[in-house]
Amino acid sequence: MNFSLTFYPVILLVLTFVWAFLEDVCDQNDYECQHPNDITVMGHLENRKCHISNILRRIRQTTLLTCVKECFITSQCTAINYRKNWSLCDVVGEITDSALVEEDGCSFSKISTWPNSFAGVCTNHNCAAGQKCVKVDNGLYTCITVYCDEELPDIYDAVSIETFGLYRNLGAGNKFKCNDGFVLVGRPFVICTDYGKWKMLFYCIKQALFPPRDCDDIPHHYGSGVYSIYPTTSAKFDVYCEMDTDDGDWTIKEKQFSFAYIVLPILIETTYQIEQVIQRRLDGSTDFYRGWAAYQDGFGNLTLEFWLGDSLTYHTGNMFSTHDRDNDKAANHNCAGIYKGAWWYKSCHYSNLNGPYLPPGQISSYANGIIWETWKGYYYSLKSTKLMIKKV
Ligand SMILES: [Ca+2]
Repeated sequence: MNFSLTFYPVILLVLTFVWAFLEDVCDQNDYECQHPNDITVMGHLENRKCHISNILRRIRQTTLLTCVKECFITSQCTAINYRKNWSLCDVVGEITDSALVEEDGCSFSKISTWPNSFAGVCTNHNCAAGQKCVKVDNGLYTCITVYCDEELPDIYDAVSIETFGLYRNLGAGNKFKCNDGFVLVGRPFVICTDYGKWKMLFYCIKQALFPPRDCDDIPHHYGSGVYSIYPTTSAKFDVYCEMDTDDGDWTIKEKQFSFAYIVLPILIETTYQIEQVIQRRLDGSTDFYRGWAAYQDGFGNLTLEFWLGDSLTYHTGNMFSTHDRDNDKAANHNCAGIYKGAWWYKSCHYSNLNGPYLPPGQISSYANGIIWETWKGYYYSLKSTKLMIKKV
């Protein structure tokens, strides 16, 4: 009865040998060469066909079989493209007839024609869209994010220059170029960020409007976000442009001013006049008590919380001060140090929007929170602020 114990290892050795032999003859990525009879048994390939849209993932330097496996373990995958000469695998989501086109060197295959044993422990996984299933110890699996769930955002006035079309890999960028008559500002990519959301790194602007001096010059259809502007010919800034008009209580002001953006205090005083002073503080997650260099460069996550300047009547004409650069008019004090902020202090302030983020509401200390004196007085620290300015 010990027969089977010795017999099976022999069979395994033979199989291993045959496999290795074919690998020697055929290119290691060439499954069809290695397994001339297998391919029709295991899955159905439609040669010279490729599905050119809805590519969830693109995997380079991979074999056909790995491509099939990656499809099985990737949520929403229904088919693959495989380009043998490029060793390039597309994991394809929903299929549409119109997107299946002729392409030399490409093979298309519906995943339903393959045995799902390829997926191993990941067979019947329930990973969410944007994820793939990964085997872990003890016969279990886990899900990790591998592509952007959403389709690419609308890209205006530009065309893709990706050789094989757009894809959604996490961390990868799709390359574009602007149409004739437009100039590209930024880097020519739309990237799938590591948290699975798209981010545009560029926009296209009409030649006549380049370089854009402010948010007004930037095409509105791109929506609110961070953009590069050139307030002077030599200065470039990344700023937050507010393109939307519905923002709760600020609707009227938003309409009145249309756009808001961050500029440096020095710049504000020379180039712009500030019409409305509300600067963006949301939740205290950003430290605003910083030195001169930080304020000169700007800081913070532009889309979450950032600082802006102001020119209240009282503060007009005063220089910007930080704790390490006292430009205020108080001869015996350092206003920035006393009120823990950075501002156009005189001696000292009626507003202190870069002051420390305190629990919103009444405060016991004098004037050292986020203060807007003419609205709430010196013993009230604001919850959130947002500064909006416009060109005059
Ligand atoms: Ca002083």
